[in-house]
Amino acid sequence: MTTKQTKNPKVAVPVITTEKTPIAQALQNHLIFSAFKTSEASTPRDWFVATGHTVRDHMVERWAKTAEAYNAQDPKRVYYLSLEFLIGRMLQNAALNLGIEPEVKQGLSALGHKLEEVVELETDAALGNGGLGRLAACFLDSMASMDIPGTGYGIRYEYGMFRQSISQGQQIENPDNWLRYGNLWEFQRPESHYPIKLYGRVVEFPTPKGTESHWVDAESVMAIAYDMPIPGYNTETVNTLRLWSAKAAREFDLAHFNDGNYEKAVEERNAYENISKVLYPNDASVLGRELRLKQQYFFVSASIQDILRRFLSKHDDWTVLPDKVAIQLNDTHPAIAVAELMYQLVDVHHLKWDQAWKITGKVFAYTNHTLMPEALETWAVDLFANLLPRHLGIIYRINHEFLQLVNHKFPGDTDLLSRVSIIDENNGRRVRMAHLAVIGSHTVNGVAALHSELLRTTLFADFNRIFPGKFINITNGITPRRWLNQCNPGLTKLIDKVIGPDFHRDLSKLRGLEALAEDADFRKTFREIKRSNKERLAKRLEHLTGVRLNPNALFDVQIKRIHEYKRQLLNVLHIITLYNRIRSGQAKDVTPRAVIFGGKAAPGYWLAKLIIRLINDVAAIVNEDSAVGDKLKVVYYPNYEVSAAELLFPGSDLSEQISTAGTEASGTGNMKMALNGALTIGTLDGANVEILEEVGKDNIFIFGLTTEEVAEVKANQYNPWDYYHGNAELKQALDMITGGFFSVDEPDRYQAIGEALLNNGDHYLLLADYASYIATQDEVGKLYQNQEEWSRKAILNVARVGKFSSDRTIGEYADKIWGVKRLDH
Ligand code: 26Q
Repeated sequence: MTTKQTKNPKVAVPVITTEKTPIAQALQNHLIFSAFKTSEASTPRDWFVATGHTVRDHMVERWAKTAEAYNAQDPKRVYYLSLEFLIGRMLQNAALNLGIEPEVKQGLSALGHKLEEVVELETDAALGNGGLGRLAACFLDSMASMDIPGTGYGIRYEYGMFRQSISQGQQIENPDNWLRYGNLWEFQRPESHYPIKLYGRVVEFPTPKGTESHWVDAESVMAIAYDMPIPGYNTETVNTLRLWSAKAAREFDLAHFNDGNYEKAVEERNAYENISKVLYPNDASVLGRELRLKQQYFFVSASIQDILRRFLSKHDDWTVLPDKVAIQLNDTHPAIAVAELMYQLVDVHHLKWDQAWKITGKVFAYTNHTLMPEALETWAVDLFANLLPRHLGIIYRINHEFLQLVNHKFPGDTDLLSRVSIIDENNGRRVRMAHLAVIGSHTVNGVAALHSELLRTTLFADFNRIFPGKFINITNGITPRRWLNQCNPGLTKLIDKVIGPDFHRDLSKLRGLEALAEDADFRKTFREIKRSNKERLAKRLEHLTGVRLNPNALFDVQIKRIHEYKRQLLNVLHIITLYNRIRSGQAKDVTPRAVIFGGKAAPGYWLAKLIIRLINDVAAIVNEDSAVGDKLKVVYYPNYEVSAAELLFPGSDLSEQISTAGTEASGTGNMKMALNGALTIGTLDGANVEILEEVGKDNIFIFGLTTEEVAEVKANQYNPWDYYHGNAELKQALDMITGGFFSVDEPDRYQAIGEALLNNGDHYLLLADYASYIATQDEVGKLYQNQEEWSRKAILNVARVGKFSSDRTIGEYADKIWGVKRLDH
């Protein structure tokens, strides 16, 4: 450390020099000035703080320069509006993207610490549920890495996705107090704050130019900005994720305060600040809670005000807005933005309605992430009218003019009008957010080819007739920085060595690996890397659950949210089938398997929680059975989150992507698995279809009914009992579940599962797909015994999934939807 002598010769004051200090020096300085510790008194967490600050310092200058460049060049910018950004940990990703990971590693090691251990001390930023939120995070990484002027807007939840623990086999939810020890990566921007109005009423004023609407008597809450830097990989660009936090507009209601009613005064303040308190943990069914609509409007209004302020600092001609601003709606959650932009333009900035509507329609685009009817957002008109009276009026007018247009195009089709109306009149008057999003956007996209086709032909078939050409596909992707480089350094180094570093910037270059699949030495090295990733995973699993896995076993992994349509139960049926074969001596040379599950159930999704419990009950029986030994093990990885995913994907052999065809919009875990050298067992659903196209049918295990066949089976009065009676192994497995074999202390525990599968119509056709799944799993087991062939196929998977880089995805959004260009600096 540099020191400066003072007059008192005993006191040496450490100084931070402004010269470029080597990283070890910076780490030591930060231990003192940021963690405020001497190295003798330091804890591991202090080293995390010192390392975080050291890496952060390398971003400041680039961050400021990026902002300056955007300001000077005034390019068209894209704003990604999302209620969720599932970022995970930042430290290693930032070091990697900034290109200083080796130096940080060295610096720490010179001081007696390991980067791998230091990064483990960071709490995940879990501001999302699953796929949709993680996609937003991958997109931020790709936009920054491609020098695209992109900003994320969302909510700074004080509590993110709940933390899951498993107690006696059951999911327990614990609060995720992720900000407890501070957040190194955020910067409060008190100067960026906006008032957000709620409630109140609308009064109409006649003026010479027509009626003006005024939103009056509204309550007000403040949105305060917190910025997080998003460093691009191998570029100077550092973009911004701006998250809004709610703050009461006034400290207390002074009237209550002066009356001595302190509690009441604080209560009101809390009610406002609750808006950004917690992420809603349900990812597939929507409940019409007022607080959720408040969250949506709160962050949308703050973001639109911020976007318009930035625009107005450079322009005074509103018609230019669509040349400078593209806003992407991540599902319908921020769809109220369509009405908010109209409100801002018409009521606040006094544009004429028609002009404002023309502009609005050129600014927005909407991404749909689901076809599931229970996940389509609608709001009761009464609730809406109470919270956002002016916006409901705006929506009525948008709807009125839209229905006129439809009636003009398709005269007299009143059924059509009622089907496409923003207001659903059949279920007690509700606002359909997807319709608002479609009508207010110039482009709507699905997230995989099959999904987009289903949008055009089913959910949005009417709209596709009304607005031909509006509906397009952009297949999802994942960032290779986190999902290869960072999580699988062994494989990354190997690829670097054999094909050079070009794939880091263009993942399609992985095709260069294809030829090496035929090289026995390469296959051996590839297997050694997989093996060491499996050992690392097994070690963690043993630490977390006490279950010891044999790394020679086939690691068969299903990690994703727990949902009936994703069919974790089908996987369980396979496990029980294997178990029965082993017990009855029919599986002498069966391939040893370790089946690993991970994922959270929405706290109110009772059946999903029961599925978790069943998996753990089955695990308890199977793992303890001495007749089974290493042949079959079942484990539940508790609290599946981004940092856990980084360990699980590289350690997987088999990727379970087994949703009923037509239900999973895309899936992105399927891509992460293949990129890390797992083979897929999957249905022709979501992006699996495109993975099949890329890797070839010999390198993937496809089973089950197709989307068309699913529709056909359902149309022909599907009867699950026929399958039950027609397949002895299936019957036996189901009988064991419902008969209490896995819940001896409570034999009826799994009745509801029997009900869902047999008496309630088996909505997701598990029984119809069972035989095909089992037969395909048998093939998987057989292939695994031929390690040369298995690794040949695994290598071909890695080589051929370059398409699924989110850089490719973002390139398509930039060209086909946003019309934004890469910035040069
Ligand atoms: C809506 C209203 C109220 C409360 C919660 C919600 C809500 C929150 C999150 C509804 C849905 C979600 C998340 C959906 C999601 O993650 N969808 C997934 O998106 C991925 C990225 O496109 C796809 O790969 C997956 O197939 C899709 O399931």
